[in-house]
Amino acid sequence: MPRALIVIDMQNDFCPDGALAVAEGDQIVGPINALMGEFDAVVLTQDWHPADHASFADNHPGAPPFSLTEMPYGPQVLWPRHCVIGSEGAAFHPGLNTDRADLVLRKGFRPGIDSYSAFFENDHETPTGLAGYLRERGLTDLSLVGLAHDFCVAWSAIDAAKLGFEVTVIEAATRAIDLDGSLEKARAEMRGAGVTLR
Ligand code: VGL
Ligand code: ZN
Repeated sequence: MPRALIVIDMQNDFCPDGALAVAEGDQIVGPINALMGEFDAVVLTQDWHPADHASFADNHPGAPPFSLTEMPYGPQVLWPRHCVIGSEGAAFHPGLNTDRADLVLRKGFRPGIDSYSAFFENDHETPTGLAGYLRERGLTDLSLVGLAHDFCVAWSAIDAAKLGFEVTVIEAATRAIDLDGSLEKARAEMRGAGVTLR
């Protein structure tokens, strides 16, 4: 079965010293590069937000970072400003082997809606186009790695499983934000969706 490695959001802002740093986020760069050779295709995703993005706490006066708000499409965590289009924080970690990528998929570029998943925006219905790309190439087996385990990796894995792909998350090549138990919750939801965690 043709296999794709989907590398989620390995960007400076999610690594130590970044605007939305994930603890040890940089430690998975080497393992991800090493995995690339085992796959028929490599896809990188890039969180890519305009300055007025609705997920930024500072666009909601009075709302602290990491607080929860209600959006027309459901609950949304308000994040520190991160991965602004064209910024150094939005660039890939300098150690990531981007040459091996067949596709770089950007997400979260619409001001009014976030996109954790590489497949659908947070309304769970606006597609990014990734499923069509993978299907047209016959890539049926997906392994997911990257940041953050409990948000963009988990949401992508669950959507991929729902879409009928065979999905594995390689946990040694992910790191979590872990907001109020979000990692264990995400792991349970991934298992429930039929995602293999290894
Ligand atoms: C992510 C929060 C906000 C992620 C992206 O890549 O997991 N998390 N934007
Ligand atoms: Zn984001």
